[in-house]
Amino acid sequence: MRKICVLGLGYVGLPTAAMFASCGHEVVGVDVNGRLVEALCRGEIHPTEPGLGEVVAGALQSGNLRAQTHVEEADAFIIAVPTPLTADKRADLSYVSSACDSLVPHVRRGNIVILESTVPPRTSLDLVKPILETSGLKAGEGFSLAHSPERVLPTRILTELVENDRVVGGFDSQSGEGAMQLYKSFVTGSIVLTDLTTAEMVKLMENTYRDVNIALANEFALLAEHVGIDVWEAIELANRHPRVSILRPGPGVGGHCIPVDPWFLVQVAPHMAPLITAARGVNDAMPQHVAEIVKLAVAGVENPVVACLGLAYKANVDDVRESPAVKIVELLQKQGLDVRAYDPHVPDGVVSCRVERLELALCGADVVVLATDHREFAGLSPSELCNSEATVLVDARGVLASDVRYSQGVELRAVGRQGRHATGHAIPCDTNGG
Ligand code: SAJ
Repeated sequence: MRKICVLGLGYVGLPTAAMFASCGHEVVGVDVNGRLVEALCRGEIHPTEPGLGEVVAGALQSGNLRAQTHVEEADAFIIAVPTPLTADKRADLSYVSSACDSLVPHVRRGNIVILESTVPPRTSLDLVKPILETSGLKAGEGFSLAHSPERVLPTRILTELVENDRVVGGFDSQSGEGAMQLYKSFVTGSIVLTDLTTAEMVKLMENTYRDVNIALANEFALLAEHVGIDVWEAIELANRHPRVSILRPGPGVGGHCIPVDPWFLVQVAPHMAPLITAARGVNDAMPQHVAEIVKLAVAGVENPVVACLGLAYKANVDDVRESPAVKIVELLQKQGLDVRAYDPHVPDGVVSCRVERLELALCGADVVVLATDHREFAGLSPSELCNSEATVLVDARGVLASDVRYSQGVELRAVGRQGRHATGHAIPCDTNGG
């Protein structure tokens, strides 16, 4: 059993620390957020991630996991700190830098340092390694250095942490082998060895692949609206081709990963990444497109009220980072509309117009927007989603069956579905306000 220090107790670091502790390792979880650490020490864990509360509580009770704000000596150090986007769309590596700085006094001969944070290519070699070497030890000779990007999907973190294949990039073969042995404590998927920079690229390619493919689905949706067909039916039919698997159109792409990571590739050589850049533009324009659909739906209504169901970036999470739903609410408010937003997963303080109960959002609404397909909304029929006054339901997620379009007194408009045939009149597909 080893002593492992995990830096960053966020949505990746905390489950990782808890999993290592559950396997019998001595784990010190470190976070700069004193309040988070104090709460963990008191056993207060409120993650919305399924199963995480139990695993962390078990790890804390066993004594194998403890949380604190300072780094201490260990056999292995795992860095799982955030890498947000700067205003000019580059990776903010300040958290990675300061995590590395905090390790320098504690790195000893024979230790291994593993970076899990998502970073632009060459960060491990050009930033992490030089900082750690100010300890006087050299990578490969004094300490091992590896990059193993996290790949877990929020809502399935614990399962994917264990079952997903894991890519480990090593500075040298000993570094790769060392990291692999450590992850073997709980990973049942294959662990594949490569070099540091390839591992960095793999992670960015995965999320960029998803972003570009969602952008393609969104572009199909806009074109379908323009020509007046139902994109959902078209996608279903196209996906019957054995080599086609089109993703889902929607209100845009949120979360702290997929709208962010493609920029880490673009920043390396913008002139070489026109497709990635264009895809980002398509996905970023989708909230505006939904706002346009709503604008047309309320045309002619005096002092229209809009209910927005969902604020989170995707179903069944409380995370609002880069959330298209929040952007839609803000855009509608900018249009001067009276908006009431309801999300059973998201706490207060995100938007000014949040209401506590579904009925409060629906009461008096002229148009209802389904912005996040939480399980609480998925089971409701259009007539339950709208009150008697609301006549239009804008389904930004395309989760409601198209056959309810003209039934129950509610007209259904959806991203990729409203258009000449669906509504009887042309709706412009110009996402910039046309
Ligand atoms: N979305 C669509 N259409 C789709 C799929 C998703 O519009 O067909 C939207 C979602 O609504 C959401 C956004 O995209 O707003 C991202 O959601 P997601 O479920 O695709 O991904 P994340 O951000 O929750 O997690 C991703 C995952 N990456 C991949 O699937 C390649 C996860 O495995 C990564 O670990 C995570 O990013 C990360 O931390 O990088």
